[in-house]
Amino acid sequence: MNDFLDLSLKVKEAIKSHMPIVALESTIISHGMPYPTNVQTAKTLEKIIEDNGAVPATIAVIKGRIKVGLDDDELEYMATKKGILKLSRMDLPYAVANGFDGATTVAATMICANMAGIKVFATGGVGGVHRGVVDTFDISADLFELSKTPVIVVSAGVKSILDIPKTLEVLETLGVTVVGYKTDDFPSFYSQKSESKLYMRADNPKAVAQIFKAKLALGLEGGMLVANPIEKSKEIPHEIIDKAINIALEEANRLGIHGKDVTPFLLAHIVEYVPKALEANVELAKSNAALAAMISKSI
Ligand code: PSU
Ligand code: MN
Repeated sequence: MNDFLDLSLKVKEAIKSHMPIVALESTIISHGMPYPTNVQTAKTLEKIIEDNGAVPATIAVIKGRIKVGLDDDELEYMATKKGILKLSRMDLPYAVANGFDGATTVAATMICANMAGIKVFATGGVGGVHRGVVDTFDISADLFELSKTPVIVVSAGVKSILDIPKTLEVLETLGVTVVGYKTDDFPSFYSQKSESKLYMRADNPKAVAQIFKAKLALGLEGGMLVANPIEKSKEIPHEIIDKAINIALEEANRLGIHGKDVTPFLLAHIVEYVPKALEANVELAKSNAALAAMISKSI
């Protein structure tokens, strides 16, 4: 525990009574989805985790305090307030020291979850190696966090705004255990598959938990990435999403968007071109929340 950490009452009680807890990130709320879908989704994900027998803990930095567990007013604040920073590992001390508001990415959420002793975290997609990395060096800090911090991240893979094969190569180099949930294919967020295969799979929540427990028992640092594909009926056809991604990438290039602004820019533009993409994003996040809750009960 540190001086900057505030656990909600619900989370404190859950820790005290050894209840399973699932962390949720806030970048998806502040920078990943438009209002009011963002706050509705945040509440729905919390409800799904509760319905599956675990306690939800959405994580954000509000006025320099690391909040683990947000109430409805705080969720609304993160969904509507202008000028909320996007916090990855590098930004956390800056936001905390200055009393700023910030939404936590996958990397920062893993760090804060771990501070609170939370082992499982549900999100939509993680960051990765960007297309054009050879020129930009743009590789998400999420990948490095997965190699450092002992939290299971349940995702629907990564969006094909990224270079998926290179993302998997970096995860391999960093020694991150990437497990397909009931699949041998690495999912590409809007689709059940990508062109990349996985080496490891688990077919139930307990099997996921066992791999993580073995990792801890072996003294291996770092977390684990669970790739849980979107439901077949919710998939968005490749032709449609690829076109939108290419337009968004061209637009980002043209406007010289770089650094941490790239991912939110691309996400917003894809949804602008393919409104159904937002619905798919909500659905896969719901499925990840349910799976994360089930895994948390086996930890
Ligand atoms: N990918 C998505 N939706 C998201 C993000 C990524 O499909 O909301 C967010 C997550 O918070 C992730 C972050 O951790 O973007 C990665 O940002 P960057 O590429 O700047 O590391
Ligand atoms: Mn980046």
